[in-house]
Amino acid sequence: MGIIAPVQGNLFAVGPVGPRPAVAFERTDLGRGAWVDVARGWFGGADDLMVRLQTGVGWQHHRRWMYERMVDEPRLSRWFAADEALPEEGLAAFRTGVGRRYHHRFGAMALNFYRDGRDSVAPHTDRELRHVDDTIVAILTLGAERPFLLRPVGGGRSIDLRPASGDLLVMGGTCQETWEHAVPKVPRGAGARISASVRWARRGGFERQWAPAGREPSDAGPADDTQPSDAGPADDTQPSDAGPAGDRR
Ligand SMILES: O=C(O)CCC(=O)C(=O)O
Ligand SMILES: [Mn+2]
Repeated sequence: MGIIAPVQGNLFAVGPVGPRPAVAFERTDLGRGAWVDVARGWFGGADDLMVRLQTGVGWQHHRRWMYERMVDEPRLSRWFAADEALPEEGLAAFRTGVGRRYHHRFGAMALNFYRDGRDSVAPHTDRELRHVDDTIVAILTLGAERPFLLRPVGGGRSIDLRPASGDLLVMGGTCQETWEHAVPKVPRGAGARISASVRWARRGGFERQWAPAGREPSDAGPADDTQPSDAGPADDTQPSDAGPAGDRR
């Protein structure tokens, strides 16, 4: 498939693989109960992990219904249930490290592989967290630095957090209700980026309904096995909220 691309790392992405707990977290209050934390260089050895994951994951190319037609998502993905073995210990260390920091138990993990600047995810909110006011979506970047845009739902100025390899972004509170996020396409020269993400939502009035094709959601599962995204149309100009009436996933 030709998916091995050069890693564009940063200085902090080398060394032992795993969280570096001494790294500072910077919180931005986004208003209306939403916030985002950024911890630059939080994960050591991010470039090594990136290289191994490029070939060590059974990447899947998902297709989805969009405006009544089936389209390829412009990225590769893989989702691991909470009880599924992860392909690399470093991923488990990421999940444990985020759990320690936020005092929650995180379960399922989503991996997304942006092979080059043509891969992307359109502005969206994570679907099952949209109506929950107490959420956490933690995203670790491995590999190339790409724009990561946050934009208020309904319009407004975007914030570009531009995570580099080893940086951790954590969206929290009402962020999935009040802000959209996106990894837009970039013109040329972008290397490969993998994101690993885990999610948590406060239980109560919240039911998990989603699982990837071939998996049945389980009533016994934790609320953190939530859907990574409701996004990924081939046409990035359309926010995913705007139209997947035909979304049959
Ligand atoms: O890859 C990323 O950084 C974001 C992915 C995302 O938002 C999603 O899959 O829901
Ligand atoms: Mn998302």
